[in-house]
Amino acid sequence: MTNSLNSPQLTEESKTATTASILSGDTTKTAGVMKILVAGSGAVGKTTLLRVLKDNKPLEITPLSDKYHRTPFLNIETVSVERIGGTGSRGVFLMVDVAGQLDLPIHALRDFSSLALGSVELVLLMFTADNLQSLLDLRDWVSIIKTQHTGKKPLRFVLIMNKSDLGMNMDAGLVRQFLESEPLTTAYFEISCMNGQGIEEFKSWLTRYAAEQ
Ligand SMILES: Nc1nc2c(ncn2[C@@H]2O[C@H](COP(=O)(O)OP(=O)(O)OP(=O)(O)O)[C@@H](O)[C@H]2O)c(=O)[nH]1
Ligand SMILES: [Mg+2]
Repeated sequence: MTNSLNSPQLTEESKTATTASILSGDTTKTAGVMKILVAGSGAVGKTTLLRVLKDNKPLEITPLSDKYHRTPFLNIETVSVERIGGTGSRGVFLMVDVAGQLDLPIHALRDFSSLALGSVELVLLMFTADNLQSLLDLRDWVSIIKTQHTGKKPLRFVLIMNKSDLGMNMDAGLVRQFLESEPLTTAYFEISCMNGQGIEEFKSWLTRYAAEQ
């Protein structure tokens, strides 16, 4: 996946997926497009989550690549999320995936906030099971997001613990504390982009949430 400062990636594949379903008169329920920001420190799996949702397969089946490639700035993709074996309901989401390093000289959230945050309704706050610091870092993310967000619709947060396959290496009380201290948080999921644990549950919630908005 390429990233560039000037051209957020709306891939041809994703554009056609949405257009094709409209043109084909597809009758499955499709909610309006909701813009979602995927936030969290470097290497928590933000880019991977987008890939896993798009491919509908966990990493262990379709590995991204052997090496971890930091997202240098921002990556925007249209992702169609459909529940497997569900009611056929589906949501189309514009997902904004930003660099995990908030202290970069130029960061999308600070310096291109209308591109990254404009019309965002939902923020996925990601941390990993094996890294307490990535949970603590979310305070900074929440603070900068609240400062920069100027949309008319209220923001909602979803807390996501990724890499559950690595085992939880922190006190669960700290997660509870975060949830209790941030009233805009509407849901919490423990997932593994590696083995797919929790992904279907998250997808079901997401499509339901979008349909209700
Ligand atoms: N074990 C395990 N590894 C994962 C999981 N999800 C992602 N990874 C790995 O974690 C590394 C970082 O993933 P990315 O998706 O690039 O992380 P990111 O949050 O986009 O990172 P930045 O772009 O730097 O902000 C990659 O090597 C992934 O293969 C998971 O659920 N379990
Ligand atoms: Mg990334």
